[in-house]
Amino acid sequence: HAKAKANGVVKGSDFVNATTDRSRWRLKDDRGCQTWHYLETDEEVEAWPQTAADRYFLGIETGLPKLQPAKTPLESASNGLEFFSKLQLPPGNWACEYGGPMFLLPGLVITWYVTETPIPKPWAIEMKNYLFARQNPKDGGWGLHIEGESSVFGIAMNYTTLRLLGVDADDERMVKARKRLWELGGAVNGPHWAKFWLSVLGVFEYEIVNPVPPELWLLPDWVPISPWRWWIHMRQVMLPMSYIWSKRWSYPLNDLTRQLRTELLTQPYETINLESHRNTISPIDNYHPKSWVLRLLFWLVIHIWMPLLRPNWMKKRAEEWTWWLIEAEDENTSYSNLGPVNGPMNTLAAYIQLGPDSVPFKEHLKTLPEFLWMKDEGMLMNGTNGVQTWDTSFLVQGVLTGGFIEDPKWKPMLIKAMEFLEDQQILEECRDQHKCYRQQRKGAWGFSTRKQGYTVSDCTSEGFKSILTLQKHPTANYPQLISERRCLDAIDVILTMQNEGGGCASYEPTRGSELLEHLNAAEVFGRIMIEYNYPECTTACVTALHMAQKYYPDYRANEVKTFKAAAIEYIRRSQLPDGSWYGSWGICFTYATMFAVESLSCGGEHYSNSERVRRACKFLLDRQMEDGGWGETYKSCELGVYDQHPESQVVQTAWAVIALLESDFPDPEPLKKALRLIMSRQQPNGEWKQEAIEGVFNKSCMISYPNYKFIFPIKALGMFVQKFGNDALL
Ligand code: LAN
Repeated sequence: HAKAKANGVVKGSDFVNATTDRSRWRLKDDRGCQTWHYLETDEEVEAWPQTAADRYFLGIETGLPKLQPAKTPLESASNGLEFFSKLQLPPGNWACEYGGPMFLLPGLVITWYVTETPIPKPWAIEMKNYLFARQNPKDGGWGLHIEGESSVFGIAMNYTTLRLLGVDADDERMVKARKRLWELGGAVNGPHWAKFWLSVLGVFEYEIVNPVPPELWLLPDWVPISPWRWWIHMRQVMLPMSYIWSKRWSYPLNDLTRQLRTELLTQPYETINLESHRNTISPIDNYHPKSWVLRLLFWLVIHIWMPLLRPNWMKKRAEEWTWWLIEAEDENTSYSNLGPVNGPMNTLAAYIQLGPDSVPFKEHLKTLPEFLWMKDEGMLMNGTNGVQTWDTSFLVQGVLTGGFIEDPKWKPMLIKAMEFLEDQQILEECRDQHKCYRQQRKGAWGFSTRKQGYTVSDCTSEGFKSILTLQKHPTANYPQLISERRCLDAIDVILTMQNEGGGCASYEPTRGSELLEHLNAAEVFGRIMIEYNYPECTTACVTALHMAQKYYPDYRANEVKTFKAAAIEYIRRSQLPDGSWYGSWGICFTYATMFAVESLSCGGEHYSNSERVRRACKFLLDRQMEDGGWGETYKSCELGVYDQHPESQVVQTAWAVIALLESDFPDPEPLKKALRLIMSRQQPNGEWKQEAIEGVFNKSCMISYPNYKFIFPIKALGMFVQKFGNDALL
């Protein structure tokens, strides 16, 4: 364990039982760059007091007061806002844990380990605590995400992470995890990403990793499989992965990794034919089995291309070009990178290419902590470097219906939110935009921060709408922080996002054929190779353009009109026979249906005049539970069929209420029943407690949106009052 010591980690029984003093953690938010700090000395603690928000995130009693119990929907919304407003951070944004995926922290810890970067002790302790807290109590394993079944990917990666952090193999919990891993056949049955990371670490050798040839990046743009056509998250992960794979970079074997070879495998390492395991995978991990096309391609690359055809100059050119693209991504995101998978990989690429003393490598090390989040269970890695812009925009729009925008009490909070959104709008294109295959971004908003700098269709739309909601408010007199030109720039960006069929995707319009799904090598995710149309993203664009028509009626009027009409047509077409829509970013049919009916409402379709809307309402009403609520599980996303949760969920109940109100559903009774449920779940201090996970990506991986339990109930309560009045419900 010499290495573990060098990494600054205590080990053995001290370490496994260690925990940190929660009263010493602080969240710093510098223009949306969020980092957690552990204050070692009493002087520091004195100088930097813990806030209610810090305490809330850390699971410490916030001390926020009990409020007058709510009888009416507006009182309930106001109590909710009273609590939620205390979580606003100094730059004006909201933040939260953004966990769920269980495959992110391992990439970071492996990267730190192989680059011999010391891990601050409080972090190592709390990462260990988080992983143990999230260990499946039944079988001792981990899954793809926090609610998922234990899988080889989950266990092999998180077990390894715990060992690198300093946990002993004979710890009871590790023994249990190992047992489950062995039952599943050991790490040779892991998916591609597990085999890749374990080869980087030196536990495996690259013979077990299916090829990731960087030469793909040399294909001309017209080729239908060129990487620039892939969904951005896939191509930006494949980019550094192909560079590292081509270099065959591996950490030298040491005692710990030698031990891992015995712990992660069911037979002696030397007796394993690594190559024969390139395609082995446990059924639990195999959400999207590899196609025969892909297997054939892999075979050709390994047996023909690599040994016989690959000229050295081409390998060199491919490595140079991928490195150029990696560097461009680093510069264009100020080292934030697109996300938590390519972030650590780009870090390692910089280490390999330029060495440990290089500026880029050091900049990466400074930036990576922005992915980390500290909570009561310990420290985890977020799915992005935060939810800043997204949640803040939603909150602004969520408080409109309750009349809170006019209320002077909330004005300072909303002005702060607006200042934040102003600061986060992207104002310039990136370096070498076209060479890097980047979407237009001047005028856009991203999901997290301007620094990260990626246009997202719906984040731009929600940002735009929230700014106009405040700036154009007829009576409330908000400052005009964003100029007309910048609003028009946002419209320009939205207008670039439409696909041929009228729908909109996430980061870019779709660039490749669905046939590319045959090259999906990740195994654990579905529908990841290209951009698809999403009712959620499409609706955000429709509603933004609807507003654009109101406030900027002359600006690119024809294009706006055509875009909107085609988008609504796409929404109509994508309704399922049962009246619902399939959701890709929230769970699931409830989420997408809420968006879709809003699009239809922008097109003038409501309950009274549209069979389609009535069908959507019927879909929802048929699923209202005895207690008035709605509850859908994440299985809906995986299976594509509505899956009923045994318990109703505040967030989904709010989504269903919003959908019914947006549809102009005439009968208040089911809505009252639903709101009573939402109100009955509210705590005396105004908060709602966390229930089941809310979000999803790539069909199979769930992700938390903890602020939704505030934003959507507040919006639903306010909307109800607008239509049916504020009579007492409790
Ligand atoms: C997100 C988070 C936000 C989300 C919405 C804005 C909600 C959505 O409407 C559009 C897509 C987007 C931006 C989105 C895309 C995929 C992300 C970035 C994530 C779900 C958060 C984490 C996920 C990312 C792919 C995680 C890393 C995993 C890989 C497979 C690379």
